Order: sequence, then C-alpha cells, then structure tokens
Amino acid sequence: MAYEQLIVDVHGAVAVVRMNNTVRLNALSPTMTLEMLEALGRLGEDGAVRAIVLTGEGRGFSAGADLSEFGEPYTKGERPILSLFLKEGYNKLIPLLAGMPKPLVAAINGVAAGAGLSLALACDFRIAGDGATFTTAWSKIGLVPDAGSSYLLPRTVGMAKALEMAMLSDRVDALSALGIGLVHGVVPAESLMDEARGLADRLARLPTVALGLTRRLFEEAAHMSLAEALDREAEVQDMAAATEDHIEGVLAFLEKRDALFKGL
Ligand code: T3D
Repeated sequence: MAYEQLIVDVHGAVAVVRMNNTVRLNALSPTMTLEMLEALGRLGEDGAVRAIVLTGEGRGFSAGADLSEFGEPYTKGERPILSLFLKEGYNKLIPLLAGMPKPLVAAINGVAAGAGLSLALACDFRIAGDGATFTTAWSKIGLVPDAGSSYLLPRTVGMAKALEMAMLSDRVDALSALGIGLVHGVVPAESLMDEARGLADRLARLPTVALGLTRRLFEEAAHMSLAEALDREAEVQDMAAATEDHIEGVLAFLEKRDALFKGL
C-alpha cells in the first residue's frame, strides 16, 4: 500500500517502516500519525511479518509533533486544546506499538525529539547511528512530555536522568544515550540499517508469540505485587505452552538440534 509520508517494505519476515517527511526531519504530522496507525495496525495482524524495524528517511528519525501548522493560529491568539489531537493520535499510536504482538526495533538514524523520542521508547530495541541525537524538546516549547514519555522515559533511563532530560531538553548524543541505557547499541551510521535488520531477522526467527507475551507480562507486572505477578506468569505461561513453537523448542532441545520456530 502506498503512503504519503511513510515507506513500508517487507523483506521476508521483517517489515521496515520509514517515516518520510524529510524536510521537517520526519515531524509527526497528522497525516503521518494516521498512516502509522494504519500501517502498523496492518503489520501487527500480518502473521507473515514477525519483526518490525522503525526508522526515518533522510537525516532525522523524527522531530516530534509537526509544529508547522501551529504558527498561524497562535499568531492570531488562538489557544489550542492539544488533548483532542493527543487522544486521537499518539494515545492510539503508542499503545499500538507497546502492545505489538511481535518485536519492534527502532533504527535511530538522526534526531529523535519529543514524540519522536516517545516512538523510539515504545520499541523493544533501540539501535542508534553514531550521529543520532535525542532531546525531549517539550520544555523548550512550554509543554510537558506526552506520547507516553512520562511513563516510558523514567522506566528506561531512571527518574533522575528522565527529569534532567525532560526539564533541560538538552541534546543527548548517541554515546551518552548508550551510557544512560536509552539505547541498546551505537553503530556507524552507514551500517545502521544492516545492524537493525540483522537484529530484526534474528528476532523474527524466535518464537514470536512468546516474545509478544513477554513484553505484555513485563508491562503488566510493573503494576502488580509479586504474588499477583506469579499468578499472571502462570496464566500467560499456559498461553505460551499452547503454541507450536513451545513444542518445537522442547523437542529440538531433546533431539539436540536447532529449533525451527514458525511464530505459531
Ligand atoms: O498536539 C500536539 O501536537 C502536541 C504534541 C506534542 C508532542 C511533541 O512532540 S512536542 C515537541 C515537538 N518537537 C519539537 O519541539 C522539536 C522542534 N525541532 C527542533 O528543536 C530541532 O529542529 C531539532 C532539535 C529536532 C533538530 O535541529 P537541527 O538543527 O538538526 O534541524 P533544524 O534546522 O532545526 O530543522 C530542520 C528543518 O526541520 C527546519 O526547517 P527549515 O528551516 O529547513 O525549513 C525545521 O523548521 C524543521 N523542523 C524541525 N522540527 C520540526 C520541524 N518542522 C515542524 N515541526 C517540527 N517538530
């Protein structure tokens, strides 16, 4: 399917989704947000796709909300009700990513700002090119973190670093991002997509249902007591054990061969 501000390619079991609004560093316009909802919703349901890479075209990953439409109404003195857009846009997109039943890899090729940072945070893995930078950006325009960053950023880098990033909105370079646990790895820019695809290929060969359930379990356990988490693990383990991949994994171990997982 063709999109205006998104490029979607599927190679084998891996889909690569590229944000494509390069003159604005892939700022999240309403069009792009809607297209991402459509494309990622479809890829999430496509059983042949077992891992997804999210990246940006050009020199940005995503500069966050597209501010280009804000100037005219603000100059006229109009005051925005941003919650309306948030509820229809990011508040659907972020749960779609966070609840994806297959792994997501963010290949961060350039700046990730504001809601663009949130997109990366909602992925399971973040691999940065060595020129990538990160900024919360919100405080520079008098806003608070949204698109899930109030939740995801402290859980990723810890409260102290999250508050520093959110209040100062300084640009964090790729190696510093690695140092605070914001990204899983930093690679030369020219090999970023090979590295991200390589990781996605590896993830796509793993038992997809168990990976999706693992993410869900971690998310749910964050709000539970240990006793509740133990009960939930038992329930979810029944779901994982009902998959063909579980049987294959155990038989492969016993037969001393590599498992061939099908994502079923
Ligand atoms: O309802 C709602 O939408 C509220 C939701 C809010 C969620 C958010 O994400 S709020 C945060 C929004 N994002 C920002 O405030 C970031 C704004 N951009 C920047 O601070 C800088 O551009 C960057 C740090 C991201 C990158 O800096 P740099 O020096 O590498 O690039 P640049 O020259 O500033 O930008 C290049 C072009 O992209 C430039 O256009 P031009 O001058 O070449 O025609 C710039 O205006 C444009 N651009 C960058 N970010 C945005 C943008 N255009 C629209 N919206 C943007 N967010």
